[in-house]
Amino acid sequence: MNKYKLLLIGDGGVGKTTFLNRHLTGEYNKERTIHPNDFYNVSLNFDTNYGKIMFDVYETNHYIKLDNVDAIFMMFDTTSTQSLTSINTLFNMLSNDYDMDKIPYIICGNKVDIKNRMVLPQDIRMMNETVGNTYSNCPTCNCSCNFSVLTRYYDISARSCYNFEKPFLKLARLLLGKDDLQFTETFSEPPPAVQI
Ligand SMILES: Nc1nc2c(ncn2[C@@H]2O[C@H](COP(=O)(O)OP(=O)(O)OP(=O)(O)O)[C@@H](O)[C@H]2O)c(=O)[nH]1
Ligand SMILES: [Mg+2]
Repeated sequence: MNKYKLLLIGDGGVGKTTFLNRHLTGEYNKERTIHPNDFYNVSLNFDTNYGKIMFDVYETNHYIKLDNVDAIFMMFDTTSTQSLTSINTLFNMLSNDYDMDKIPYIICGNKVDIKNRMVLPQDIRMMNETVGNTYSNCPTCNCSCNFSVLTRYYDISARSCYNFEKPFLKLARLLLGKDDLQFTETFSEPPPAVQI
């Protein structure tokens, strides 16, 4: 089995635990989950056309250096411009400790189910200019193609499950270097967030 250590980082309250638990159990956490430890650590397993893949996820809301990290997942909240600003700060901090040219990473804006979205596409494109500029080589094929952070950005919602499996699918493709990797399991439809 392919096993990868994944750092999931982003401001407090952006929905990291909710997204992980939605994958783990299908449940939607209505309340913010406070963890007694520095980290929330869970394992997520996926079946793919290239075999099983496991993400050993370490979730944190503050910068920390971990050993042997294989991939990084950054999350902000599309209703909080501050949480997007934090991504730029975090990216710079991560760049000091990790080789961001080599470590596959993705960025997600969560809570897109909320109508009064504050982080707009132009803000995300601007992030592309600051965060994406550090990219010299494409980590998938190691060429100098015009690699853009936008190709690894997703709007998501842990509540409505919009783009639910996309972040993990992208990471799996980057880690295995297989563009045609697919999840073979059918994702069980989580219970509806709102009962009508
Ligand atoms: N509307 C909406 N709310 C969400 C979504 N995801 C999470 N939330 C809510 O956001 C709040 C914070 O969620 P958490 O998952 O605990 O946030 P976190 O990023 O893990 O926070 P820390 O562990 O404290 O860093 C909870 O009340 C969730 O119900 C979403 O996609 N849409
Ligand atoms: Mg959490």
